[in-house]
Amino acid sequence: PSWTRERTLVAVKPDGVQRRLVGDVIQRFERRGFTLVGMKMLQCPRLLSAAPPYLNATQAPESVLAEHYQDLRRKPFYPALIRYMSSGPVVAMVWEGYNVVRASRAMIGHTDSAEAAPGTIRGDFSVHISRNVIHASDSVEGAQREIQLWFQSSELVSWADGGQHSSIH
Ligand code: DGI
Repeated sequence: PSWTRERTLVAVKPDGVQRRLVGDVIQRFERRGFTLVGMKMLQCPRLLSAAPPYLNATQAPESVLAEHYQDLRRKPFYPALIRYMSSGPVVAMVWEGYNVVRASRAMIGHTDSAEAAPGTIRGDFSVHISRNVIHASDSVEGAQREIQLWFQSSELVSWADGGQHSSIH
C-alpha cells in the first residue's frame, strides 16, 4: 500500500528511564512493525539549553523543553512538569510507519494514568499523570515540529525492509 512516510516523536521520560522501561517501549514499537529512524539520550543541561534557532528565528531561542511544552506554559503544573522532565535522562526516538502518529497515541494510552487502559504503556506502568513514563506526538503537524525540535536532520536515517541483504556478497 502507498502511504506517506509518517513519522512521530516518542520520548521515554525520566521516570521511564529510571525504571528501566526503555527496552519494553522499544520492543512494543518494533513488534508493531514500526521502523526506528532516530534515537538518542538527552539530559540536562542539553534539555534546558537553547532549542535550534531555525525553529524560532524571530524570537529568542527557548529551551528544548520549553518549546516542547509551549502550549502548557500557563498551566499550574507547568513548573513541576519542567522540573520532572529535566530531572534525569530522556530517551528520544523517531518512529516511522503507516499511521504511526495515531497508532502510537493508542499504544501509550490516556494522559491521565487513571484513565489509561490496561495494555497501553501508561495503563501498564503509570499511576499518576505527573509521572506518565512516555511522550508521543499527538498530531502529524505536532510530530513534524517536535522532530525538528529534538533532532537534527542528519541524526535521522531512512532504511527499508530487506536493506540488510545488500551488504552480503
Ligand atoms: O500529550 P500528553 O502527554 O498525553 O498530554 P498533554 O500534552 O496534555 O500534557 C503533557 C504532559 O503534561 C502530560 O504527559 C503530563 C503533564 N500534565 C498534563 N496535564 C496535567 C499534567 N501534569 C499534572 N501534574 N497535572 C495535569 O493536570
